[in-house]
Amino acid sequence: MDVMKKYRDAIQKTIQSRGVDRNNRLDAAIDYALVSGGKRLRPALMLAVLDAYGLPWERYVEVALSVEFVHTYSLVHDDLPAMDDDALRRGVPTTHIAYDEATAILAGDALLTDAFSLIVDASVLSDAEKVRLVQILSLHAGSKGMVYGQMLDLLYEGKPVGQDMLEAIHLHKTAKLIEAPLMMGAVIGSPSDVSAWEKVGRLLGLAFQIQDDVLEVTSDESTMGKSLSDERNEKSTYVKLLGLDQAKALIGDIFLELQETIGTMEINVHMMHSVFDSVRKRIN
Ligand code: GRG
Repeated sequence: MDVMKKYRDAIQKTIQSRGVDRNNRLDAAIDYALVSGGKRLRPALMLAVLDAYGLPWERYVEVALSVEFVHTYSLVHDDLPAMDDDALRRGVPTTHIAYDEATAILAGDALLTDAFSLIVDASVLSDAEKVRLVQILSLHAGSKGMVYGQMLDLLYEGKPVGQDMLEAIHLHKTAKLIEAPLMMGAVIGSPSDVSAWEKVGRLLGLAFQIQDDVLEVTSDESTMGKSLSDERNEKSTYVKLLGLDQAKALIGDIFLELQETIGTMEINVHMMHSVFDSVRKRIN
């Protein structure tokens, strides 16, 4: 069984039980972006870390949702005409197509802002934990993190990019928001392990992005549920840089390094291996 399913299901249930005012256009657009498909990878990773430390992960689903809010905002904004200009996301029309551009911008703004309320309002967290989680999530999402990666990504569209720059783009654009939930789980589970989880997130984020580059050429829009627009947007990818076979080999190397990295940690290592396997096997 997919070890991530129980976390994904809990996250989906919490998303669906949020009160939505259908007469409120902003609320409806936020719900539209959130509720549709989506692997829920990032919040599931936070719950998996808690579980790996033997903590009652079910109590932290709302906290983990904060990362899904930030991720969903980034997808809504990334799809806008000023960015990748995509029409399909999570198997449905992108938010600016289903609503309009201004509403999509505001829905993204609201998701980003509300993410931090989810942390601050969580009674399961101590005040010190809240501060640390807000610090990690904001640092990883903001001008030194994912948004910086998006800026680099746009600046290098159509330009030749070497492996160092490609890695810098993806370490920021993708890996930062995969590091964050792992580190957030560690803040609660074992604060002295936070930097070890940062390394795990860096590796997992990179592997995830290379996989995404591979799937961009080996899969199709209906399987992926999103527009595949790297070619149109002249994006640099690992497949273009290394070729398909070497890109796949690099993914394998990174997963081996991941297993080694968690091997010495005092966690349920077996369970985390299953988590990595489920990420590795993703087809969507
Ligand atoms: C607009 C500030 C801003 C940032 C955008 C997330 C992002 C940064 C861009 C999306 C485009 C892209 C290919 C990003 C790389 C990370 C990635 C593969 C995102 C898609 O994540 P999944 O596959 O999506 O986990 P689901 O829909 O399953 O949640």
